[in-house]
Amino acid sequence: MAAGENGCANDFSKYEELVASSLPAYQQGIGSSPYRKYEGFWYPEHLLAPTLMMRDTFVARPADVILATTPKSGTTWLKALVYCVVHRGHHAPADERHPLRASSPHDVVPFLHSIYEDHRSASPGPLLEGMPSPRVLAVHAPLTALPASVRESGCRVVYLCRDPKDAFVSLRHYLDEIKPKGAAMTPFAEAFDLFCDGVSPFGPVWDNMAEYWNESVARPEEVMFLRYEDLKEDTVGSVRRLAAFLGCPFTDEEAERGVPVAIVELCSMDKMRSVEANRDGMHRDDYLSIKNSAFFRKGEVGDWKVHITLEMARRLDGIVEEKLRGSGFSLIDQP
Ligand code: PPS
Repeated sequence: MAAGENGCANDFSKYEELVASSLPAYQQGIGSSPYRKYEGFWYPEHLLAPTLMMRDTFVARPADVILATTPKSGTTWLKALVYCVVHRGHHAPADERHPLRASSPHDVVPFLHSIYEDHRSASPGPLLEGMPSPRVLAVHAPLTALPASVRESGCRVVYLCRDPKDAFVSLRHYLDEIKPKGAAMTPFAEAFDLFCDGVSPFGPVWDNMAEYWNESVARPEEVMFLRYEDLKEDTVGSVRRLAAFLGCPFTDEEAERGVPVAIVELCSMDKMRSVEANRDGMHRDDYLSIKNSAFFRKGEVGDWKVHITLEMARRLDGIVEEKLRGSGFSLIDQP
């Protein structure tokens, strides 16, 4: 299915028809809304058509930075950090008028699937083409659902994943928080079973991770693979590595002035949470109502211990280990 560059206004319905007509569905996924399976991955139903249209029409530029994550892996944090790194030339982190002191990270680094969803009745082309380079854009899509131009352009891709146990717990809290009024959540144990069966947004998580991991091994100059746990352990070091990977390493003079540390502080959980837009603002308020505050909960490694049993943890670890065997990377925070 081909469409115009960045998509035309009336293309969206073709993708909606495809989604509605032929794909396996779960009426209630691990939260309260339906999922569809497409080419081996499960999508929240409302995000599949926009993702497919993005895959077929988005034209990446060599200077683009694409942030790819499985949901609840620290996307919001990564968006903030990368935005600060890339734009530090005209927005110093200490600047009182820095955009992240007034806006959500999701506003300064939009999801591509959200742009396509929001422009279902008008072409997303002008918006995307009008964005100055370097564009920093985010996806949850698996690598195989990225537009071919991402690879062909040689643009940078930063992938962030997280221990699936913590990601599952975070996701359940989030889905509970954003569920439509009166909607019932899939019971916790059932939702965990679904997650273990791979039925999670843009999952199975292990397949989403494995695709990007393999790509980062094959194209290390263009695809960087990060873990939330490593970002937590050494945030300043990770930010330095990010800057180098993105082709804008910190100079000695910047390091002396404490720029990397200032970026980490600006993007810290406490700082982000205190920003009015993140405290009181809305991420979206249409048929879904999502507060910006829903993206900031605890931000801890190992919070799963409070919410799932050791037996459940071992089960999920076993599945992930088995699925990733031989891939050369490890995610497991052993119980
Ligand atoms: S989403 O919906 O996919 O964009 O959500 P995502 O941002 O990936 O995940 C939300 C979790 O990330 C935590 N978070 C942070 N951790 C550390 N530092 C900062 N600044 C930060 N901002 C958000 C957030 O609290 C969610 O994790 P949990 O475990 O639920 O606290």
